[in-house]
Amino acid sequence: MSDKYCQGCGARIQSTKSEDFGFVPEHLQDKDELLCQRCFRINHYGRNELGAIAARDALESIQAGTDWASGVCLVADLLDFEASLPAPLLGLLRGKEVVLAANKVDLIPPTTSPKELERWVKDRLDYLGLPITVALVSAANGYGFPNLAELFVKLGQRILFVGVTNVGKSSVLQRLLQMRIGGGQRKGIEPTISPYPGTTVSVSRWSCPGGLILADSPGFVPQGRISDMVTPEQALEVIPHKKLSSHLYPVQTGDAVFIRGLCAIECLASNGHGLLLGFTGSGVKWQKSSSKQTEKWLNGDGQIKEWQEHLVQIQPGEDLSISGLGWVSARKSAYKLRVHLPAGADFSIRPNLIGQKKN
Ligand SMILES: Nc1nc2c(ncn2[C@@H]2O[C@H](COP(=O)(O)OP(=O)(O)OP(=O)(O)O)[C@@H](O)[C@H]2O)c(=O)[nH]1
Ligand SMILES: [Mg+2]
Repeated sequence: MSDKYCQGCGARIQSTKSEDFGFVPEHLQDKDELLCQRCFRINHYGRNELGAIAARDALESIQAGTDWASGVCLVADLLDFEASLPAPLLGLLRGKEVVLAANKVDLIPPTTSPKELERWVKDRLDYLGLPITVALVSAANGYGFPNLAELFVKLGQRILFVGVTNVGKSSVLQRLLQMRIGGGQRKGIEPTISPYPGTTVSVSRWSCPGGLILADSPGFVPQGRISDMVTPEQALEVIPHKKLSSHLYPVQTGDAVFIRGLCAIECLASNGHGLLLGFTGSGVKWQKSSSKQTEKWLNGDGQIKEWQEHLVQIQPGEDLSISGLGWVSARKSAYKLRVHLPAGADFSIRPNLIGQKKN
């Protein structure tokens, strides 16, 4: 083991195991900044053959990173907001100055204005008892970054980017480096980004000329996200990357909507002709059928072996948000639902994210 680290993912550099984190052949190790073989392959071929870093190792790195940091930029995924704020991760940030970057705003349809979105995020944080300053951002198109950079003033000179896996921590950091935060152009190796959760392996730092140091950290692995219970290929379909897709169904008692092999939502009662709107990544296929078909749809591809049933009531203008999958929004009618989810999957009821809001 050397005392050098991969600038892309933070892994400790080694030259003995080519199929492990941090591999760089010895004859290539004399540069100031190094990029490991795994990061090279992710960047050039989009392949992450080694998979994700272990949850326990990630946690240790985040802990060490927060001890070092003067302030924290907590990155959350607007499309999976509740799953982005797990209590054990928030516990690690206690006593730190925190700014929340609510990322992936580009995936929210333009019919919901940024102002409405910001109100929604602030209301959710109030509801969750989290008094944190917020900036809505998109690392994909640069939205909100000047505002985010201004908020950093209160975080001090050592800023750590923290969040659950795949929310876009490395992408947000990359944008900031590209906009020359802290003065001066930074050439050289940027944080490694990939659509697979668990890309960043350890804390990796970037020193800016003005004394500011930005540090990436591995993603905290939350419990209860469906995207973590399926194969990496299926996770890619479930997690919205380029587009959020929506599916609108008139749903009455006895109807059910399904995502084959991932969830079933049976309507036990509705008060009239209501609608259910499902929001997920565009790779997910929804179907409407009758409650009688539930078994068949759940056991569609046999990946999920154990199911759990939940009785849920939602009012018009509320979402049933399912961690690591998406959400279902009720319109025009209240619904009593029987929801079948993979055992251990988390869900919550919240005011609707998209569309007209109740005042
Ligand atoms: N549409 C969209 N995708 C984004 C945005 N930010 C990040 N992504 C995508 O989200 C995926 C994860 O991004 P990363 O920056 O690697 O996420 P991370 O939080 O560093 O992930 P880990 O290191 O695995 O914890 C990649 O496919 C990014 O391209 C955004 O603002 N909009
Ligand atoms: Mg990362």
